[in-house]
Amino acid sequence: MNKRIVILISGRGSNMQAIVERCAQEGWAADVVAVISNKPEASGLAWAAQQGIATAALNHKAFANREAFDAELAQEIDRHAPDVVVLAGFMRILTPSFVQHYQGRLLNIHPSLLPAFPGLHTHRKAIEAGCRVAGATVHFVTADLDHGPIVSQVVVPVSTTDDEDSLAARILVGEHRIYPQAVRWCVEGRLRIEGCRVHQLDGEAQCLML
Ligand code: NHR
Ligand code: GAR
Repeated sequence: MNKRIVILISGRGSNMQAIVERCAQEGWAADVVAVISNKPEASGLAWAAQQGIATAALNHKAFANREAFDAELAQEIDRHAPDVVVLAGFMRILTPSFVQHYQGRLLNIHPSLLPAFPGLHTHRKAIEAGCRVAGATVHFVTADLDHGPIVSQVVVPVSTTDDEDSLAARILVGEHRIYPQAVRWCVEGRLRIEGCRVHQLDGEAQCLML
């Protein structure tokens, strides 16, 4: 039986697209069974629908509070009986009870070298801090925002002429390399979480330098 992946997005969904494509190309024993957005206008939803993937939009603005939104979101996700849930540019902070429900099978990619620069506007923060390298981090999601166990990281140089957009574009290339790989490890049961550390059981590199 193939493993079942549900992906949550808020926008463009280029990471979602990279995961769907690598899953098909590499013949994972898995399927992306649904893509769900908190923003009805997210362009990634149309792409997913074109691929024949089930889509849903759940507008967070229609809910009284985070608990109510997350309860409905979990119900929508669980209709698809996922083995792994993937945040791919999903922009809503999730409640502790939601995170608990998917513990050990909820992944995120954050566009910084965590634990540096959690939260929003990470590219700007890296440039303002004078960083010479930047990157992205795949981590298991915990209640503590952007602080879950780290699965893999990609490192890219920061050039003196970079602005937020040029740096984001360079990091995004790296995201599309490491995120599908990390999702594959997770669905294939090739990861073991031990406290803060995540071990790749085949000894594959959990760091990529571009
Ligand atoms: N939820 C938990 N509990 N833990 C994490 O590690 C999470 C999470 C939800 C999303 C992605 C994250 C990122 O990679 C993520 C990790 C949104 C915000 C945010 O402040 C922060 C971090 C992340 C995603 N969101 C605002 C909010 O009030 C809304 C911002 C907007 O709509 O543009 O939820 O960086
Ligand atoms: C990506 O760079 C992702 O790392 C980032 O948003 C972009 C989404 O692009 N995520 C966050 O900032 C989470 N707070 P995509 O929709 O094309 O995958």
